[in-house]
Amino acid sequence: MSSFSISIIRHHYNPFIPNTVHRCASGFRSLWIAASRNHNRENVSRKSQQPSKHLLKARDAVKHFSSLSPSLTSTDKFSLSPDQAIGKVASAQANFMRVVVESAKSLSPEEEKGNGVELLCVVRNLLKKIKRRVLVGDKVLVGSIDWIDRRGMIENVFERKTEVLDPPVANVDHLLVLFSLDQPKLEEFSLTRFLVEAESTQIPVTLALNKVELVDKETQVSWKSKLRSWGYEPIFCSVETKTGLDSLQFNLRDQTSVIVGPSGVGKSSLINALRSNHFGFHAADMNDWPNSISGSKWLEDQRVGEVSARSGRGKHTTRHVSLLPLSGGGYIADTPGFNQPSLLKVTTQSLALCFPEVRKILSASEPSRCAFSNCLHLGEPGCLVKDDWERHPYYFQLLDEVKIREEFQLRTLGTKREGDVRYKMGDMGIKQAEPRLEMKKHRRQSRKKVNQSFLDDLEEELEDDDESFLEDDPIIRAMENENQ
Ligand SMILES: Nc1nc2c(ncn2[C@@H]2O[C@H](COP(=O)(O)OP(=O)(O)O)[C@@H](O)[C@H]2O)c(=O)[nH]1
Ligand SMILES: [Mg+2]
Ligand SMILES: [Zn+2]
Repeated sequence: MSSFSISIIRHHYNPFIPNTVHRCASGFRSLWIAASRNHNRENVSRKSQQPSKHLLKARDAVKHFSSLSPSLTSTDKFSLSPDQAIGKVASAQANFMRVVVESAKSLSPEEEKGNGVELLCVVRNLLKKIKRRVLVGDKVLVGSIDWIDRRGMIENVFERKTEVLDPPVANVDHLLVLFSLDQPKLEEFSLTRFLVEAESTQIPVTLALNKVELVDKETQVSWKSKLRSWGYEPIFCSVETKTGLDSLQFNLRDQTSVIVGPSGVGKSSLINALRSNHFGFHAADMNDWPNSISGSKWLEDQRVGEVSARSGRGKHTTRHVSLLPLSGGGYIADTPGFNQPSLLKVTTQSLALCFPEVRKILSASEPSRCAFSNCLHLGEPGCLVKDDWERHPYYFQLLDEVKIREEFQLRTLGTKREGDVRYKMGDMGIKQAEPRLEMKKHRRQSRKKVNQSFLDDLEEELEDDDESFLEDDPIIRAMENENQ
């Protein structure tokens, strides 16, 4: 991020700013002064009468960016001021974000807020300008906190450990794949698709099967042994009869989880059951919240849909993404019911590794490897993976699907110039070619425009500032001396 931030300044203030600019403000200042000796004396002398507006803006930008960039890391040391705290974004609604603050520092012990204070926050304009997106699940630095009104401003974001795209949630520790044994019926291929999609994120996966009371013991046992051979130990549960909820709660404790699965399997019902005592909050607490968020779904139950009598499938009822606190500790995000994971992040090379049973075969035969490093495990000579595993036909089918998609992408890419294709390290360390985002739809604002709006912002901030500090500004003084 720092290189991006600095490059804006460098681009705009070319005459003054040298090529190697350090993040450190003092380093920057001395380099800046050195550079000003060599460039454009005339300009400097003219500006030294009245400090250059651009110079001031640039200097302020450096001040801003030295405190803003890069994204914070968890090892960064902070001394938080009384109006600052670190927290986790629990939900986003329009321009507001709810942040649950983990640590709060106050002036006196009586003011100490301890853990679990929720703040209604806006995102600092500058973060938007430098395109630093804040996601639900992000760990953030909140400033300008008004502890009475419980408001604040998100000043910076910590580096993400993981990022799930659908729903967009950062720092997910755990994926809970939920299916029902009946209503809708459990189907192997659909389950495989969801599991493959989940495995492709490389986030730990737990499989749970709901509505266990609707099937007999035999069905349950046969699923159990089948899934074990796939490499899963499913948790059988029922929201209806409260079976298995303890072990789910235990599995999800103190983590940020996302629940996925087709609609109608009971995801929202399960979440409601797991947070039935609402983490110590009660509806009455809502009165404390500012009016602007009183319509929030935070404390309300997730909407539970009906299973359509005709199709046997659930209706799509879940829309908002927010992290809901679980009564046993941790957070969970519900997902809108969708029946077809896209598998967009899966490649022909990574697909096999999304099957735990294949991973097991490969790791059991180590240090031997398949003869070809790009083996697709389809019985090529020297392949360690035979076709005697149960989901082999599903692997075949999904491989075809992924291949068709990749070929289509390649064909489309083939008609484009080299510059339209970019290579990135995909999941599981596999290099992937992908088109640069369609330029027309996703055209970025021109650098000039970004710079301008960025400068306008700085200007606004500068205008609010007391300008008396200019009198003994070392940079201005150094430049004045030079011109005498
Ligand atoms: N029989 C039975 N029905 C359940 C159970 N859990 C949820 N349901 C019902 O399944 C339907 C769909 O539930 P919902 O939570 O909306 O599913 P979602 O689409 O996955 O969020 C609702 O009618 C629930 O009452 C269960 O354990 N047993
Ligand atoms: Mg739902
Ligand atoms: Zn192989």
